[in-house]
Amino acid sequence: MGVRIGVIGTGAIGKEHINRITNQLSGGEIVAVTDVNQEAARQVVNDYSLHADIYPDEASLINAEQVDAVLVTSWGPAHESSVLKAIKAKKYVFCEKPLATTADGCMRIVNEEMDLGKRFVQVGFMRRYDSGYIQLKEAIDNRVIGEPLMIHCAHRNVETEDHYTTDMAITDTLIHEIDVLHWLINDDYQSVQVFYPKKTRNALSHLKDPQIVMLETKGGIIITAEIFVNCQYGYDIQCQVVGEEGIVKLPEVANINVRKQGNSSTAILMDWKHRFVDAYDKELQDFLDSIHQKGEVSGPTAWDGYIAAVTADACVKAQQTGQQEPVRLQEKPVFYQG
Ligand code: NAI
Ligand code: ISE
Repeated sequence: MGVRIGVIGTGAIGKEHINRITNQLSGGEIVAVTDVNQEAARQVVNDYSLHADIYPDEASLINAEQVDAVLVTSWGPAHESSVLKAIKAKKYVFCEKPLATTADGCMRIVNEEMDLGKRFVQVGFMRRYDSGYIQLKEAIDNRVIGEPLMIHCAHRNVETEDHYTTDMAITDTLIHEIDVLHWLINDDYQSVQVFYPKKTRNALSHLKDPQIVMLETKGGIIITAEIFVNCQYGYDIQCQVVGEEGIVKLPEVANINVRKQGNSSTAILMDWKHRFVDAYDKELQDFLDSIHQKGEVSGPTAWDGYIAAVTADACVKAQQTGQQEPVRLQEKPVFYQG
């Protein structure tokens, strides 16, 4: 029998994950859904022809006997409560980023999971499953470019909605770089600083866009990360690691090249939904396979969620002070090592 999954939050990424679990992946089945907007939950059951019950709230879904695992795809501030309730009920959890909106919230989850003595929580940091980032990591680990010295990266979106605020450039957007980069170079962040270049006229008045975040690691690597969320031209993720003997660069998205009427062109993606499709598939398949094979999960951990939250807090503080701000992580528990 497949892992019986209950979904909390049937919005954009909730639907994407429901679709992949139902139609592409193996070993999982959506049996329950809930959303504060009950109509959205009903709609998704209908649209994807799910054999799933609609629950009035997260608690009743989590505690339902038919639910083995919970997919948390609601808004960020709601995640902590769902994750804590789920692991207390000994249900596996796949939680979209952020694990919790505060470092203390992530720590509460970490402590609860450690008390239970096994890994219940996987955080949706899907870039670790992307073949481009995996190739970069292999090259770095195999010393292909010698010692890494610097990383330059960019996270660009076409445009933002009205509710998108300056701090969301960190907590919603840069958070993916925060997670994937320390994993890539096996290093920890030491300090962060934020710079504001000339503002684009395409951003709303309340939003500072673009931004440059500079992160320094304990090993002395300097990272420059550009976040430009109203860049107009496409959804573009760039990463280049500069080492002592050479550089490694994230591959461009494979798209056909068209030569026509005196032009040579390759389309650029316009939406985040299409960029990491394979990685989303792989992270969720890993979640299902790990539950089947090991009885615990194995992807990005609650501790990774904590690292991201502490680093994001330091970046948000740096946005406000303009100063270099320290990243102060607690010592990694043995439970999350290895
Ligand atoms: P959305 O706004 O499209 O959907 C969220 C849904 O959750 C809505 O239907 C809302 O009614 C529901 N909801 C909110 N609070 C709830 C609660 N307490 N209980 C039940 N339902 C609740 O948002 P979207 O874009 O799907 O994002 C959801 C989460 O996924 C966010 O945390 C976001 O950061 C993350 N995300 C991750 C991505 C990735 O690449 N890994 C991409 C997009 C979003
Ligand atoms: C969105 O919330 C995501 O998580 C996407 O992966 C990211 O690239 C985008 O910038 C965010 O808004």
